Amino acid sequence: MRLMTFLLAVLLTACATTTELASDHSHARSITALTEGWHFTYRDDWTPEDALAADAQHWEAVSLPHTWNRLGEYRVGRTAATDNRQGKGWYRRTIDGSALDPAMRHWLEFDAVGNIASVWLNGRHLARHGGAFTRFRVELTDTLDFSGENELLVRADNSDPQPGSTTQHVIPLLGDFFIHGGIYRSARLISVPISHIALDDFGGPGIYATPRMNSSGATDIDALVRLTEARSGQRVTLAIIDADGDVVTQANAAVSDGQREVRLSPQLDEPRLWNGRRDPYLYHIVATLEGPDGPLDQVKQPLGIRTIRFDATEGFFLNGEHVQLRGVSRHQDYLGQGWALSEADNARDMAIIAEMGANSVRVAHYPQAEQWFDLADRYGMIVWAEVPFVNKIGFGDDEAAPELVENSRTQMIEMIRQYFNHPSIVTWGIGNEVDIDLAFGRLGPKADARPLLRELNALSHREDPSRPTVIADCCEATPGDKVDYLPVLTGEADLMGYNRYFGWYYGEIEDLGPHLDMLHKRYPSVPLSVSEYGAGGSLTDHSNDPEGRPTNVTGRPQPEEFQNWWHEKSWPQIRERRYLWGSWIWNMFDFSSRVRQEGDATDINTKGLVSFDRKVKKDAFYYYKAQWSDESVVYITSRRFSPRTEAETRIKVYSNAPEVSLMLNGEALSTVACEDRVCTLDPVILTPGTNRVTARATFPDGEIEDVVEWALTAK
Ligand code: GCB
Repeated sequence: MRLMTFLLAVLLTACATTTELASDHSHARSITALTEGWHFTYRDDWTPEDALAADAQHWEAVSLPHTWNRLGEYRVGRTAATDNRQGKGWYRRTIDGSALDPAMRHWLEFDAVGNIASVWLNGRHLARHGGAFTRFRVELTDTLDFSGENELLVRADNSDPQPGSTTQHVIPLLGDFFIHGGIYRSARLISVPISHIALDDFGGPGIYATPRMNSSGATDIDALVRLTEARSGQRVTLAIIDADGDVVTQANAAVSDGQREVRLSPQLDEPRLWNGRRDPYLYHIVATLEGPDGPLDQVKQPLGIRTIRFDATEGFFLNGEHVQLRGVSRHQDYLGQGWALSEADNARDMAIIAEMGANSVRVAHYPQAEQWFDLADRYGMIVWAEVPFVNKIGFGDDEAAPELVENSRTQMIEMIRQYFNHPSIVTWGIGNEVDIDLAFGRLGPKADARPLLRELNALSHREDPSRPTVIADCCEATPGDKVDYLPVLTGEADLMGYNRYFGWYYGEIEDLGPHLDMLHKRYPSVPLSVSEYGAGGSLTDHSNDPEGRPTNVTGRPQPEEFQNWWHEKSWPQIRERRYLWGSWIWNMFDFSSRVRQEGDATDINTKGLVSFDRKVKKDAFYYYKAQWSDESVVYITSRRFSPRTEAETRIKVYSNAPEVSLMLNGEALSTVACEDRVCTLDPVILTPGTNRVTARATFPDGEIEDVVEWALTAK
C-alpha cells in the first residue's frame, strides 16, 4: 500500500524532469535544476587557480543551456554575430550546502558539456569527462560543506582536435559540423539516500529493460536494475504502467547486503505494441527500491513493446510488417543559438520532420538530447542512434591511439546505457565515414579504422544483444581517385549504410540505383541502406535551368532549383529498391560548419530541406511532403525566385493530387497532370511587373490552392 501511494505520487509528477529539493529532506530522490546562477567567461589561457581567484568583474551571468559559440550566417562573410572560438570556457556558481541533507548522497548531473568537462568543488578537482554528447555525473558528497556555500567550477574545453591538443584523443576528431563549447544542455543536483538505484553507471538510468516475446505469446520484460549500497531487508519492485497511468503488472525481489544487480522479468499478457508512426503506444517501467521504513529511490523509464527485423532482400520489418524507412538526419543546432537548444526547439524540429511525412531519423553523428529520443518514441520515429566516431582515427599513419580507443569505448557504453530504454532506437551506429582518410590517401594503410570498429561492434553486442549495429561508409566503389588499399567496411557491422552523393560530389545522378544494385549483389546477405543522400540549395540563388547550370558543390552558387531536381531524381531510385532497409536525407536542416563557405551562406552546410533558423521550408521539403505525407499538398516551387529577369519560365508544382489547375494573373493557363507528384507547365511567359501564379487542386476533402508572386524586371 505504502509503495503504491509513493508510486502514484511520483507518477503524478512523472512528466516533469526536475522538481524542487524536498524541504522536509524526505528520504527519497530529489532533483534540483541548476539552470540559473551560473557565471561564465571564456579564457583559453587560465588555470583553475586563475579561475578560482578571478573576481566578479571577469564573469558574466548566464543560464543553462549555454554555449559561447555562434556559427553560420546567411550572408557572404562573417560578421560579429559569429563566435567560432575553440578553447576553454569557465563556469562557476555556488551550491548551498545548508539546504542539503548530510545523511544523503549528492550528485551533479550534466546532460552534456562540449567537449571535455572538468569539475572542481571548493577547489578540489573531482572529475573529467571527455565527449560532448553524453550525460555524466559527479558525486559531491564527500567534498560538500553542509554548513554553507560551496564553490562549483566547471571548465568546458572545445579546443580544435590537433596532435598534442587536449582533445586529440576525444572522438570525433573531424567532421564538417562544429563542436560547440559549453554546458549546452541542462544540469541538476540529485540527492539520494545512501541505498539507491545506481547513479555511477556511465550516466545511465540504472534500469535497463528488454521486452522479449515468450513461447506462450506473452511478453517478458527482462529488466536489470543496478543498485548502490543495497542492504538486506530492502526490496526492488518493478511496475509496468500503461499510457493511462495504470499499473498493469509488477514483480519484486528481496536484495541482500551489497547486492549490485537485480534481474526481474515481469510479464505482460497482451501488450499493445509500439507500432511506429501508426501507433507509438508507450508503457513506462518504474523501478523502486524500498527499505523497511518505506521507499528509498525510484526511476521511471519509457518502455515500448515491439519486434524488429532486418532482411537483406526484403528490408525492414516492425512487428512483422514491412516498413519502408523514409528518413532524415538532423544536427542539434539553430542559427544564433548554436547547440544551446530549448525543449521548444527540439519539439519544433520533430514536428517539422513529422509534417514532411518521414518515419525515421538518423541521429547523426552523435547522441542528441534525451528529449530528442523521447520525442522519437512519442512520434513513432524509427531511430538510428550513433556514437561520434567520425572521419578520423588519428593524425598519423598509425592505428588508433589507446586513449582514443578507450574514449570511443566509453562514449559507446554511455550512449547505449543512457538511451537503452527508448523503443524508437533500432540500431546502434558504430562509425561514420571512418574510411575517408585512407580512401583519399590522406593517411597510409596502417591508419585502418577496422580494428576499432570491431571492438565497438563487439562492445555494442555485449551491452545490448537486442539491437544490431550499423556503419555509414563513405567510399566503397564510388567514383574518384582513391587508393587501392581502401578498407572495406561492409561486413564489420550487422547492417550497412552508404553515404552517397551521385550527381553532387561525384558521378551522374542516375548512377545511384545501379551502384546500390552492385553493392547488393556484392553483399547479398548484408542488409543495406542509404545512410545519407543530399545536395545543397540556397535560399536566394535561383535558376530557370538548374540541370544545365553548374553548381559548385563546396562553393557558390548553389541554386535552390538544383536541389529540387536532384531530389526528384534521387528519391525514386531509392524508393523502388525494396532490399534497402532505409534511407536518410542529408540533412533535414541547414547546420553550422566552419569548413563551408557555400551557396549564399557562411559557415553553413546548405543541404538542409529547411533553413538553419527553421523559418524557410525549401522547395525540396515540399517535394518530400508530397511524396510521403498523408496531408494534401499543393506547392508552387521557385517561390523565392523573385525578382527575375527572364520572361520565359516554367511553373512546377509539388502535389499529391492527380492534377493541378494553373492560373497566371487571373487567367486560366492549363490543367496539368502530376507525374510522380510533380506537375509542370513549360514554357510560361511572364509579363513585366508582378505576376501572380495560382495552383489549385481538388482533394476528397476539398480544394486547396497555392499562390506566389514573381516580379519580372528588365535585365
Ligand atoms: C558526409 C558526412 C556528413 C557531411 C556530408 C556533406 O558524408 O557524413 O557529415 O555533412 O557528407 O554534406 O558533405
